[in-house]
Amino acid sequence: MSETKMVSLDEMDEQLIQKAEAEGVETMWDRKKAMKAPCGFGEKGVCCRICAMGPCRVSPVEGKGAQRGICGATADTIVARNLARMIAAGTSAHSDHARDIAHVMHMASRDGNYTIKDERKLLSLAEEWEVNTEGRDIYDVAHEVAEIALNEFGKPFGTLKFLERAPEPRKKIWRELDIEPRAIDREIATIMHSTHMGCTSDAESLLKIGMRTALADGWGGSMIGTVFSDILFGTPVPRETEANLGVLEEKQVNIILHGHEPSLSEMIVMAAQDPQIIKLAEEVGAEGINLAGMCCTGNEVTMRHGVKIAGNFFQQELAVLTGVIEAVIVDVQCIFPSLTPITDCYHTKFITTSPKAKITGATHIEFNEEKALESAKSIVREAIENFKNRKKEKVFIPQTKNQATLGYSVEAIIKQLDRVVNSNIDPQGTVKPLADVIKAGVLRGAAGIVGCNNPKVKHDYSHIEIMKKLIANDVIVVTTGCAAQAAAKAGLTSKDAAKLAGKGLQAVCELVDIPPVLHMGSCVDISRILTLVGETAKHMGVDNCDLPVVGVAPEWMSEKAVAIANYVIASGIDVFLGVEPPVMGSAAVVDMLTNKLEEMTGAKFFIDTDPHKLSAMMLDRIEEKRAKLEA
Ligand code: BF8
Ligand code: SF4
Repeated sequence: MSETKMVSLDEMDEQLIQKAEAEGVETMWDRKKAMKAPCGFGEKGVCCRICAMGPCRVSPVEGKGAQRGICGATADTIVARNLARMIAAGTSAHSDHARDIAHVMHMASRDGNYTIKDERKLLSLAEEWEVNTEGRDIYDVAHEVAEIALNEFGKPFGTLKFLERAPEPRKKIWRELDIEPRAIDREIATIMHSTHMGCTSDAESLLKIGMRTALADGWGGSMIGTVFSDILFGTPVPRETEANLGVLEEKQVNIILHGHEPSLSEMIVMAAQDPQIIKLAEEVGAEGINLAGMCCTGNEVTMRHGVKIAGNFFQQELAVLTGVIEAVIVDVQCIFPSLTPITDCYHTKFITTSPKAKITGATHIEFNEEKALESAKSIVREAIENFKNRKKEKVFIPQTKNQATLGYSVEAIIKQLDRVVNSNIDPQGTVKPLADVIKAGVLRGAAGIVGCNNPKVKHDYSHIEIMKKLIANDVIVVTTGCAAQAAAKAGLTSKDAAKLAGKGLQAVCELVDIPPVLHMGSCVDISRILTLVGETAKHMGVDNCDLPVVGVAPEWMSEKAVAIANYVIASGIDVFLGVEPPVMGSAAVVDMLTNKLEEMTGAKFFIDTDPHKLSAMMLDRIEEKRAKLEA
């Protein structure tokens, strides 16, 4: 197949797509083809179906066609309203995930399934939140801290606690713009109310409400998700693993862990290590149990246990096509409903576990957190018992995988940086070495490359092109989500990849012993990136927007990504998008996002579907910020 015709960067993925064709199995690429041209109104964001007088489709071109909906809403209103609702949906997904983790911490106990793994982190959070720790049992402290976190969702007064972590000038901007989130659920409800028929029509106000809600995601839900997962399951440290579908094992029971919340996947990891469960696998003739992660659940378990990465978002169907998956176990978010028909074509069991994500035709085994390990074991047993049903003639495991070193929490990065600190002169445990190499220009800057896959882009192509270009130009890359998995599959998260970096970044990688692309976890872990940027800005006595740092979502698709993009902007970091957001139908909204936002937040959006142009824009912007910083 010629390279231009390929839908994926990975030739092995193409072979699986051909296997699907040969076996008469439908994949997302067939459906993409059948979809033909997308609706132009929807694409530009000018379709409103908020009330039953509509749907109203207004013209994206000024002076041509219907200019207002029946109620009089303009394209600007409709576009901004739709965007705000995407932010609300994204924020709700991340934050509801965080709420569940906080509940898990609230029920943690010394002799239960969920315990406290990082006491130090818990105690430092208790101190930050002024919880008394003296002479108290660590579990009492955990329960009180969890309760405070749960109140962050609906407290009637004040603003979110984690906002305090931001640099002072940033907090001032939030105060002046009146975009300090008050409570997480409240901000989501405010968006739903303000975008109800007959409420806010002013586009700028809608964008501001949107940013406030998005901040409730980044500095609220996502940060709670990360911090509490670290306390419960351990703060990640660097470890080795492998990535891509080649991690599947022909002679073992293969289980795909797909979804988002580590409360389920942690228990599955534990269940799969149980001697009785292992014995059961041997009894059915398997040589072991092979767990392989996908999407953010994959990131959570690889960061903390080195569980191998099967792939990212666009490989969920491809994994099934290998014919060696006994079960795909999912909880919430980013799960294709097509896993039902596609698993029906193979022996694979598709097991849903969350009441929040029931999928027609799947086997639903509800995960009970009260009896977590028992629940997890019964799910793993289902997979083991399915091993005997594998059809040899349908097996094809692509022999492709790469080594990855990952697990870069902020704490882990700082520990690596400590290697170059002369403790007679400087204190250990700070971001000073990072700030120093940025100031000196050894590193020109840093980029957070995050997000999904989208069929508008060749699978993983934009992620990898942009990462390669940036590291070659001495820009260190931190990454999460499906972008991080793309990097791992391409070998960019291996220390070996330093050879692809510019001289400055190469020297840094060697000195502190890190890869040029640092895998920092799942999408809620973008809060780790916020923390790292915020700490560096504080150390240098500047604001986030003064640093030569960019946020990039080359292949984004989800509403969560829209929430992320907006909290990154509101946090003062430019965002570069490789897929057009559905806002192009309003020149005023586009102007606000790509221009006026800078006056308000110090950051703005850059949009280009060509990854090469987009990376050139990033490098220019990084140099522009450097020039100001050095002036
Ligand atoms: O939250 S990067 S496709 S898996 S939305 Fe989904 Fe996008 Fe992947 Fe995780 Ni994030
Ligand atoms: Fe049409 Fe206005 Fe109703 Fe939207 S809110 S569907 S623009 S009448």
